[in-house]
Amino acid sequence: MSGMTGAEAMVRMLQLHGVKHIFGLCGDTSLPFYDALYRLDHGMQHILTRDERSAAYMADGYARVSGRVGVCEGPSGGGATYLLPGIVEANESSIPVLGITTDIATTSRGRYTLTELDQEALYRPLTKRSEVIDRADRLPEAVRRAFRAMTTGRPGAAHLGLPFDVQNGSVPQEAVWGNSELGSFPSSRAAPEEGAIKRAAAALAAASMPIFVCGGGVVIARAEEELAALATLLGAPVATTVSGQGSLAEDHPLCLGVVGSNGGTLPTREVLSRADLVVFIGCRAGSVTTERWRYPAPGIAVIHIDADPMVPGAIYKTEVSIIADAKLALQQLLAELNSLKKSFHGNGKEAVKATKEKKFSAFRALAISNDMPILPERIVATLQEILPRDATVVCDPGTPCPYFSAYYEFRESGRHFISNRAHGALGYAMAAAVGAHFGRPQTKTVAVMGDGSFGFTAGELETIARLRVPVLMVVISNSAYGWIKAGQKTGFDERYFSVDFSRTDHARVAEAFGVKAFRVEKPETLKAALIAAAEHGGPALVDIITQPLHEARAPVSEWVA
Ligand SMILES: Cc1ncc(C[n+]2csc(CCOP(=O)(O)OP(=O)(O)O)c2C)c(N)n1
Repeated sequence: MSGMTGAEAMVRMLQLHGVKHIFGLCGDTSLPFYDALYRLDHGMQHILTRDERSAAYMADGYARVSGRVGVCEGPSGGGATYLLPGIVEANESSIPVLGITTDIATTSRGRYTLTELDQEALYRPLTKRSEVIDRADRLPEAVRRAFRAMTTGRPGAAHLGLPFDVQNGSVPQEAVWGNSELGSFPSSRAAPEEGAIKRAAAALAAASMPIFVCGGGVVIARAEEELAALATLLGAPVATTVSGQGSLAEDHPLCLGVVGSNGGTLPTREVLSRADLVVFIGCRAGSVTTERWRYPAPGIAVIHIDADPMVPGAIYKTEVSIIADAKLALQQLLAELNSLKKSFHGNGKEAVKATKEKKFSAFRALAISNDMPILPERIVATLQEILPRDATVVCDPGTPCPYFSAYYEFRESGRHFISNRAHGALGYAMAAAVGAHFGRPQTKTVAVMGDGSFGFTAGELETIARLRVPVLMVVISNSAYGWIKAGQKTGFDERYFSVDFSRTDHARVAEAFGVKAFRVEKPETLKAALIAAAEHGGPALVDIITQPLHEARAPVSEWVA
């Protein structure tokens, strides 16, 4: 019986599931796996990173823009614990990321072997599926299970542990088969129940001002067209969460933009308050979106569409719950409403127009300010002016997320904005932007980070320089953990405690890694520097001395989410 080693089978199984990129970092327990990657002809590119956290964030960014499973890997012990933050973020954000960790041999367990830890238990509560593969001959089926778990139902992350002896063990050839369709998500779609669609259509037909509130689920399901058609039929405004940006092009006359405490504004909240029916789609109605469950007000009529049966009804009482893939649910709702042969006269367009005028007139006044340090509004407006309309912008928490959510208009539907909204760990954007570039190399990718975030992730500049990844990096430099300082200002009488740090010259740091860099202090030089950096063929960084967040007029209604 012909066969191959466990390590070789792992490579083949990834290949069979359509994997093209693997982000990761080497380790002693990974030596057989790396050797198989070296020896076999598989067509996959391995991107060597400088931190496993970055590898997982890269896989996450890659998956979000490409619709394919992102794959990352790291060794036992520290590799497994460092890979974890990115796996958790992806899982909570319903993004399929496979984390492969190599492990000590099964025969070395319980003997205080260096790097030993219970990887399966570590990852179990944080993934859809975690499995340390104990027998080489069972490796292919474990990989198939992981891909199926990640790309069906509510998508999410999976973990596979690969012990050293299992990598060297033997796998029968005939066990090595896979389904490349499981490499993309959603790989299968759950259809809605007919009765639920009929009830939802009747509620929509009876409402005088329905509003859609879309989370990340619309873009994940690639239901943007169906959403646009349904909103247009009803004349209903479409609001999004931060993760839901791209559900509808933001210059669409029905797109209200982001609502909630991070990127929402008083005018957008006001439209939400006027609605008599809220349709949540692929949205968990969490603390940020609902400003701690106050907007929409509890008691309002709700239709909730979600692939995860646990989401509808978890917080808001629902009139109708539709447990289904968003694309299928919206298609069927549209068909049902069309069959009613009724004309709808929603005034969503007028509401959206008036709201945007209010919101953007305040913004524009600040965006042209020549104040120093440079205002965040000016940075957003300048990037909006110079970037191509299909650019992908990845934002860290702190100043970047609320400002880009509120004021940058993503004019193409689909995934053009990425932020790590599940756990909001600092230091996500630079790595996720690298992954997004590999996932969609034809569009410009931009990472916007605070200087706090930069400190978490600076080592990855080496990866970016080595591979000449043409990302544009923007550092909002304010020498503070600004978001927390703003919280101390508003909630704790300006008792600033342990939130300030010294100014780093981020441009010089970037240059030391071989990255083209610019430092901007004066507003009048901002545009030229951003253009030069964006048009530079390789990686570039612009360090901008920016107004501290606690002094800014940030579109944030709650500093404690
Ligand atoms: C890993 C991690 N630790 C702590 C926090 C809490 N936190 C949220 S925002 C923030 C400050 C962000 O500072 P910076 O990146 O400099 O951006 P700024 O707010 O100054 O724009 C901190 C510490 C976090 N989000 N992630």
